[in-house]
Amino acid sequence: MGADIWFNGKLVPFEDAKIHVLSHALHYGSSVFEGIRSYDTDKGHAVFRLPAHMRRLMDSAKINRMEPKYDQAALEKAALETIINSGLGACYIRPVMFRGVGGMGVNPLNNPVETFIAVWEWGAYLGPKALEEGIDVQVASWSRMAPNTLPSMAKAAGNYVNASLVKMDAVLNGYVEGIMLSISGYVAEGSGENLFLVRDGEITTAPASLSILHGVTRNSVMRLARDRGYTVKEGLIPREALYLADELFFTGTAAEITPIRTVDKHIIGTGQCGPVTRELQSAFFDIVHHGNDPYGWLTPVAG
Ligand code: PPE
Repeated sequence: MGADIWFNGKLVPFEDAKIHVLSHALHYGSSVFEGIRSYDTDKGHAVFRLPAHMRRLMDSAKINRMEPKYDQAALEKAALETIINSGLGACYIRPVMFRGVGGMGVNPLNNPVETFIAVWEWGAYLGPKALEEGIDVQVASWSRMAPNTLPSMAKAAGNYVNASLVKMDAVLNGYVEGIMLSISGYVAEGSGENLFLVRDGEITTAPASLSILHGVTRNSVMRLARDRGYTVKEGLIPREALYLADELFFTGTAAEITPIRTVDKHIIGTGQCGPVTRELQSAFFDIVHHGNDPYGWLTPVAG
């Protein structure tokens, strides 16, 4: 069985962390969540950008009119407590706020907000060789949701109906992941990752206004790249620019920095992890694996 789960303020055994079938979230997708990684660095266990993730959880709750039962500081503390209690080294942390049992019907305002934090071991998200060799992806036939339909700045369960459609198509077609285009046809992001393009040494990623999730890893990689002298632009990327890229890579908590070696069977650059991607990977891994943390992005897991 898995590690104990922090559920509404206390740790409960894995098998006891149950919810009712009439929970609003199950019927109407009314939950918001985070994905965070804790690393077993050379300098001890540490969580990557814990406050940034918990702040985004608070933002996601606000967008969805959920009144959090615990503030950001309390959730950060609870996450650390859950990790320590689990005895796990490197792990993935999944805090969730969801609408529980109240009345039925779309209106969630009378359904209490429940909160839990689960932790588990999660290895390479996009396959064992993905970080080294890169992955094969397709452009998705489903678009990313249009602005002013589902709020993409919220990491909300409902948004992942769209993402799951993209992911299932990709896997069933023999690819690892799908890249969603915006409703206007520009490159948005993967089903669970942001995307970066490198051409002639310049780095471009979709603008925050293009219905993407504002990734914590995206933000971190932009900083790492700029601090290494790269020009990083937030700009509109036409689909065909993917095919002409020297390098493409995904970023995400689960995916970390994963190179993309083909898109729609077009070979990207040399078809191998390129030098810019490699440089950013090593800058990132120097923080999360070696514990060298010039930005103060690591929160130590004491205990
Ligand atoms: N876009 C989407 C749609 C997304 O789900 C993620 C994270 C990102 C971008 C990158 O965001 P960040 O993790 O803050 O850099 N996806 C999470 C969930 C994956 C899952 O299958 O569940 C993750 O990486 O944890």
